[in-house]
Amino acid sequence: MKKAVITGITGQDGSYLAELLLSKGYQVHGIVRRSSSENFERINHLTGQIQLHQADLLDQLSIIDVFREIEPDEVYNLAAMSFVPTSWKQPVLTSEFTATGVTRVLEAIRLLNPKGIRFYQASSSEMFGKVQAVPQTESTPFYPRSPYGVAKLYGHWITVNYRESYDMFCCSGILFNHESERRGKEFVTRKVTDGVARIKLGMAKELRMGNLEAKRDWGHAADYVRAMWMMLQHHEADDFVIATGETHPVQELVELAFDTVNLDWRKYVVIDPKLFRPAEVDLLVGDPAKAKNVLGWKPEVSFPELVRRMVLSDLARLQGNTAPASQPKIA
Ligand code: NDP
Ligand code: GDR
Repeated sequence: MKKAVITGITGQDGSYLAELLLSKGYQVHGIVRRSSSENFERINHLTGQIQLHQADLLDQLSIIDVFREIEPDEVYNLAAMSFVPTSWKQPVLTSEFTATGVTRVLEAIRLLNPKGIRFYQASSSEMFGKVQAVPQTESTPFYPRSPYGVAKLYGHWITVNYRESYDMFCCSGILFNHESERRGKEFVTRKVTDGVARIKLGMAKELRMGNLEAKRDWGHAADYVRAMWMMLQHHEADDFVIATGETHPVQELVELAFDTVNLDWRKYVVIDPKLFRPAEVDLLVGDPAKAKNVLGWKPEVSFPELVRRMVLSDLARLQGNTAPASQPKIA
């Protein structure tokens, strides 16, 4: 039985990846950081199937200890401070988690079993930032536009560097935006679908938004975690763009979400200048040809289907139609 460690298992991607690996027969271990109140909402349904261990990306020895105990075959490094606006408010913390945190995970692998552990790094289309070519591929030059993007770029290059320096099996997945019913509510898709559901149910009167003109390439997280796993099964470690190849403005997301509940978005959306970013990423659209040709990966959920599913899920949740679950325990 293969053993995998997921950092960031409590996050959106961590929960979908844990489900995927369990379905493939893996023993799944997750790293969680210490908190005064447990935040296991996305993994409660996996109680009894996954094992949780306390460690922190800020603490080198805690990572080494967990890896020594588990002796994993694969490590998926998904933990990060992942919300772009916060990275301007907490730039130093962002670089500690999102940039040098990657080095700490790589160092633990190098120390314990550099040839025996396969490593996945959660890189981001935010590294393209002020885009230098359309669509973006693995060879498009990077130009990050936020402290988050800069930190992710460090994480990307240190992953490439450990592959080249130590011949370690290190992959960097350059993933474009991917969303789901489990997306954090501060990100634009979930903010919109949750807001629309609240308006429909009479629980809110307006939806305050920032820049509606920014364009993103949005897919579903379940499709994207499959790409992570496929990268680590390939015979050669490499970097891959994972995207749908389609781009849509934020306004289209808003329109589709309001359409799902038969409301006119113009009556409810208020533009709030405070929600604009100091530097914006205007246009992202990825070219997933390499992942398609080399790994055989392709996305299955379309953009309209993604938005529809998220709105319907938020409506059901707000109406109380979701089952409570038990809590997984930390080892
Ligand atoms: P989330 O924000 O949902 O999850 C982030 C996870 O990281 C949480 O489990 C969080 O734990 C954990 N974490 C944060 N800091 C630490 C720390 N110091 N030590 C241990 N764990 C920590 O992100 P997503 O699931 O959406 O994304 C997963 C990864 O992929 C992230 O690295 C993100 O930057 C990257 N990415 C995401 C994309 C997307 O569109 N979703 C696209 C490209 C890249 P806690 O619950 O305790 O806060
Ligand atoms: P992003 O995602 O910054 O692309 O990073 P987010 O959903 O936060 O923003 C997407 C775009 O929407 C515009 N926008 C708003 N955004 C938010 N959050 N709230 C608003 O009210 C709002 N109004 C307009 C933003 O300006 C932006 O252009 C996500 C994260 O998951 C990263 O961790 C990941 O690396 C990248 O995707 C790929």
